[in-house]
Amino acid sequence: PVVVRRLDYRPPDWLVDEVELCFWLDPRATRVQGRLRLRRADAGGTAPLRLHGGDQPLVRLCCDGAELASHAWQRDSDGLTLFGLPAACTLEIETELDPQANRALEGLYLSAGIFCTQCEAEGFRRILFFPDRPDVLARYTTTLIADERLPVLLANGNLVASGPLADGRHFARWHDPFPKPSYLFALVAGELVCRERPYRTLSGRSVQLQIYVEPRNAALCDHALASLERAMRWDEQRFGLEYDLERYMVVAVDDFNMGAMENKGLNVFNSKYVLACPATATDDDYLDIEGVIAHEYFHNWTGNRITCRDWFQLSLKEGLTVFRDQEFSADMHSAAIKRIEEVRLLQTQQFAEDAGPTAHPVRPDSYVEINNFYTMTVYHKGAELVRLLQTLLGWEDFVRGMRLYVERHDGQAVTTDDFVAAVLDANPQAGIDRELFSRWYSQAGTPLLRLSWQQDAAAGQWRLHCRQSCPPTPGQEHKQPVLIPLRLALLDASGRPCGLRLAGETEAGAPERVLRLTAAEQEFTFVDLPGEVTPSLLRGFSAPVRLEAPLTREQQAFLMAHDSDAFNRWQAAQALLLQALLAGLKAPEGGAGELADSLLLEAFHHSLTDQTADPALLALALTLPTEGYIADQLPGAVDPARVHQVREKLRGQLATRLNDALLICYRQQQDAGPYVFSGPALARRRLKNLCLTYLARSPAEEARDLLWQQARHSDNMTDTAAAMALLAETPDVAVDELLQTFYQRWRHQPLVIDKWLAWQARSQRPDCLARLCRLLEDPAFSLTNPNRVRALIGTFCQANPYHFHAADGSGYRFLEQQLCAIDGFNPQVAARLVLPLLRWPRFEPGRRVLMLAVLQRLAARQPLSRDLYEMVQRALA
Ligand code: BAL
Ligand code: ZN
Repeated sequence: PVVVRRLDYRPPDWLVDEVELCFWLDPRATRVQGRLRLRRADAGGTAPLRLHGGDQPLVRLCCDGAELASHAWQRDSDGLTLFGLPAACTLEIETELDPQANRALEGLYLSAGIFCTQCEAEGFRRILFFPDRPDVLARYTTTLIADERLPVLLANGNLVASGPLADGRHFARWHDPFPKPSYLFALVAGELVCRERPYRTLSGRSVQLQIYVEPRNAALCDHALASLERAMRWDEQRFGLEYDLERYMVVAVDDFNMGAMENKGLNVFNSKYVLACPATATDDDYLDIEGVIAHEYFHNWTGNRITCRDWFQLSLKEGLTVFRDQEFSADMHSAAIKRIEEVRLLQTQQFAEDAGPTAHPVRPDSYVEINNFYTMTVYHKGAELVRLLQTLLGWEDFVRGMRLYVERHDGQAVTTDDFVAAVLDANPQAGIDRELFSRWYSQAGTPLLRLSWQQDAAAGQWRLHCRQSCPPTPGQEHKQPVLIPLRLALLDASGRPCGLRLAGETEAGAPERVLRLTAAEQEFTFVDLPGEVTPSLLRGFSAPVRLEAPLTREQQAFLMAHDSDAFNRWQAAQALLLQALLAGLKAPEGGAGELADSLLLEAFHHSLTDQTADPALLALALTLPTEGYIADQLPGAVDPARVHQVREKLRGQLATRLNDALLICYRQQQDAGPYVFSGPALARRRLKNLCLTYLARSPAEEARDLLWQQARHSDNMTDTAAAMALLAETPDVAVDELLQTFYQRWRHQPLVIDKWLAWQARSQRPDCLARLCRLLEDPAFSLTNPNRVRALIGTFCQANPYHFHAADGSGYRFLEQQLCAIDGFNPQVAARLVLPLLRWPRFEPGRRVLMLAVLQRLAARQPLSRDLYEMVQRALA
């Protein structure tokens, strides 16, 4: 396979001004005609025209009305090369597609009878031969022709004509006035119903907001529609960005590789991120829908109006748009909770990626298959880099930078360097070193920030020593320092932040400061302090680094109780839990005695009985770190069985020791009335269900009764799912019956069945894998549907380390079998599923050998997709 390199980028030789497309839709034989108005970028150039293509047949190829002679073009496995074309011409290309046979879900395919497309990153070439690269921007007019079985015909832009045709079929023609790259092309056709509402932009333009779903889902769109409206208003108010077409359409389909896709004016969504009602969707589903709807909407400016020059710049649109959706969700609900959840995701998943064989910079340097780079690093570390700018500049100056970025680059395909340059050019007063900052984009790996300090309480001085380093990553042995904003406060004995004045400064200091770390080692001396202080460091997680700081357990407990920074209260609670777990893992047999010492028990007890705290924050603080995260903190080789054993032990001890406080807290948080989706109600459900995760391990009968009561009688999926997932953890005939009853009730609702599959895939019961193998044969399961695959196989491999890493290798073999089956038709999904295997070097020798053997067998397979090949090779390199 060919390696594509960032430094090989060359601007296009040919540009496309206009594209006219016509589709005669048919499940087995869809005819596609394209008319491309082309011109050379450089009128004196001589380069041939390169059109990318898949394996679809080429039916006709004409230039300016005449069929091209056979010597004037050449076909190879990736497309066509055309020679000797006039410097400006019109090319007509005709091809034929078989959407029903398309199970890769790229290009044009069918999902439950609905025709839909997925073109990012390189799916358009599977529809038409075309310069399928993001820096070729064209205006599209699309005509769809179909019979009455496909009453709704949609494409990008505004509807310009529609009606019946003489042969009994009908048509719709759409025109998108905004030049766009081919990856933003979309069409949808099917029997769909539309839920809509009008929207008026701040400047007074009318827009019709429309959500299209299968008729059976018509009642499940309200939340998505309301979320869209909120997102549009927010972007107007926060960034001054308005929508630009007559309609904004969202279509929900069941078969979708990603979460959703931001095609201009016509988003195609995985139904998981659209459909919701209290009986079928959890609070987290509601939040995810709101976040993904907003994310795709925000792409209209950050991604569509300003797009990527090449795919190495993917974070230009993804990192920035994730940042924007995070800010939106923070404004809709609790900023502290949102921040903690983002950081938890980053620390558990992105840090692991950055420390493993697939580590890559936010702006990668090379790829074999670009679909493998839709990663936590590009999305979430990319969002952290935008957040760094906001932290360094402050909100208002950051917004000024955004405005300059939009003004300067609207209608262009640009780079992450262009983004950083615009934001910094708008803020010369900030004195930010562009090159130093840009290293964040070019260097992979998570920087390690080691802090130490000396305190001279009598002199009122506190001296901070900072050392930064970054471990080697594949292809990058040596790293240079980066610009790290370190937000900190120093708390006095009552927990109040002291005024912060650095030696040499004359002004009285603010209670919180952001220090700029720019070198491998730096020192800062704070003066005029009232006495002993406790440092609150990296507040709000002001940079995506691993922090090492010599805080004692007593100081962590103090911060957990008193820090005015909610994020750091959470971080301190997690540090206490992690220390107990790591101590247990160090001790022989997982520590024979208590893992929860009195300090931890008291801190927990205090939290559970604290009537003033935010219940959602408490729920996050008291959640045990995942087994995967605990394993990542271990210095040596990981034995997943021991990690599981120690974590379960601590969970059991906390449940037993705190049983009464947990029961009281559970009851206090219970809602008397019916389900409502509101911040306070959601926070109460979170704390209640956190209590339940411990109570499920309590020996008290009352706790068990509560669990069953909630599983059987709750009026909403949030509570039902919390209880069902806990019950499904262990073998029990009554639980089997309950799962069966649940299945009978919901088997026609695929999104609910995904939850049912995931509970069983996450179970610790000894027969877990055998049950999963039977579920593969269940009519509710389908290997060709990515949601089902992720719910069953993905959950097992990623969220059930206990069974996935079974010492006999059965979990690995299970994944191998599924990969071999799936890679044959959907390489994108296969390349995601393989990720847990790639981490083989972290494990103890027995598992390592077994994992490696699977990877070697996969590497030797023929055929093997480019996607899976690249992943496996990176792990074996
Ligand atoms: N562009 C792919 C889906 C998303 O990130 O919005
Ligand atoms: Zn995105």
